[in-house]
Amino acid sequence: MREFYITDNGIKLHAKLDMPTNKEKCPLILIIHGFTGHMEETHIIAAANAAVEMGFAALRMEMYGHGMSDGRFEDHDLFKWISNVLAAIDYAKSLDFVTDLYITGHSQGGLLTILAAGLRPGDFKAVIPLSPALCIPDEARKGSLLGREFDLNNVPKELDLGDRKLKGDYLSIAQMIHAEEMMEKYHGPVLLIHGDADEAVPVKYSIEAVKFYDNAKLVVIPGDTHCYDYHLNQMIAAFKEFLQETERR
Ligand code: FER
Repeated sequence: MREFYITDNGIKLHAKLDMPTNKEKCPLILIIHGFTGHMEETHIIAAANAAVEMGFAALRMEMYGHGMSDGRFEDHDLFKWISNVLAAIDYAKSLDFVTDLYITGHSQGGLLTILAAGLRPGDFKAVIPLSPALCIPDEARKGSLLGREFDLNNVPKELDLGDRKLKGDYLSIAQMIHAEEMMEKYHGPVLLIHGDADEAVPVKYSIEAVKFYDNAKLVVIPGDTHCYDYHLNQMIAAFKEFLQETERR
C-alpha cells in the first residue's frame, strides 16, 4: 500500500493506493466514501480488497473536509467534491500502469461517481454507485436535509446537525445538482447496488436511477442497510462479478 496526497487547487487530498501482485499493467478503480465517511470504513476497505483480488489497483481517496484531507467538514459541498474527484481522475489517468479507469463511491460518494461519469463520460470503463445519495439534491430542492427542514426562500447561513454544522452553501449547491442529466450523458456499463432496508437513502432512488442509464443494472440487497451492515458479502459478490464481467468485454 502506498499512502500519499493528491493536490486539487492547493487542497491536499489523502489517498491510499493498493496494487495487485504480479501485474505490470492493470485497471484502476477510484473509491470514494460518503458524507461524514472516510477511507477506513468497513465497506470501503471491503471494496478496495475485492478490487485488488480481481486484479485491479484500488485508489481510495478522501474528499474535502473528510478523513485526513484538507478542509473543514462544515465547509464542504458538492462543488468542492466535484473538483476533488476531477483532480483524482486526472491523477489516475497520469499513471502509466493504468489500462482502464473505473469509479465507485458510497452514498454522497456514490452521487459523486454519477456526476463524475456524466462530466467525463470517456474516462470510465464502468461506474459503480453504491447506495448513491440521490436524495440529497431532491430533498434540498424540497427544503429538507437529513430530516431537518429549511426555508427555501431564505436558505439559512448554517444548518445545525447536532454534533456538526454545515454551511448553507451546501444546501444551495445541492439544489443545483441534477443527477438525472448526468446519468443520460454516460453510456458505459453501470452497476448500482442498494439495500432495500436503507434507512438513509431509500432504495427507490436507485430504482428510478437505473431507468436514466441505457446500460445499467441494479442489484437490490434484501434486508440490507445503508452501509451493508447485514450482507456486505452480497454487496461485494455483486461488485466482484461486475468487475470480472466488465473486464472480459
Ligand atoms: C441526506 C440523506 C442521506 C443527506 C445525506 C445522506 C446530507 C447520506 C449521505 C451519505 O451517507 O453519504 O439528506 O444529507
